[in-house]
Amino acid sequence: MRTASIKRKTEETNVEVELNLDGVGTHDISTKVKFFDHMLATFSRHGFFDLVVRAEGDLSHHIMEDTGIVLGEAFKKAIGGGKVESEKREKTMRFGYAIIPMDESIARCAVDIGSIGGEGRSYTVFEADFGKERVEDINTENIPHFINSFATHASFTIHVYARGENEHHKIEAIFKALGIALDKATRIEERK
Ligand SMILES: [Mn+2]
Repeated sequence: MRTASIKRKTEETNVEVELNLDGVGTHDISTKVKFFDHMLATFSRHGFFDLVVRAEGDLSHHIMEDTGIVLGEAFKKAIGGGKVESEKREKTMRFGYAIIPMDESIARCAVDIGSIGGEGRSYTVFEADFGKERVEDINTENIPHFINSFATHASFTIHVYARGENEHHKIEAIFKALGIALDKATRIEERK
């Protein structure tokens, strides 16, 4: 099983993540930010990642940023760390993508999880215009911030492009697309 369990405590937040890449999509998420909980549950379900996230902190911005950091570290560890010689990492598909609609919204996501050896290379492209600063209990600017934190600490390249009218739908489509793209990219390919 490709799993990781990571804890991180700072003056601002206390975050714990347990991840199983070879799961079925079960999840137990509690970040004190309801819409973020909904998005992480969606990510787990559609990516078939078993995921436990426990986070608390002073501000929702810090909670989302630091959860991105710990989730990124968990992915990096679960797929075989940054080691060039890691056999399991080298056998992952590496690339994955998804184009996912939700009603009037659509999100495209493409990922590269294996920039040779995974030695700290990462890149984030996020193109989605939000018409509102708030959706449910989060600031929309925290979505690209979370994804960039995640990509940086996982050493992944992540591209996200989304459009739509309803911000809830647009963001939910992004998290579904990210989960599905990462599910494909983390699959073991025995031909490698
Ligand atoms: Mn929803």
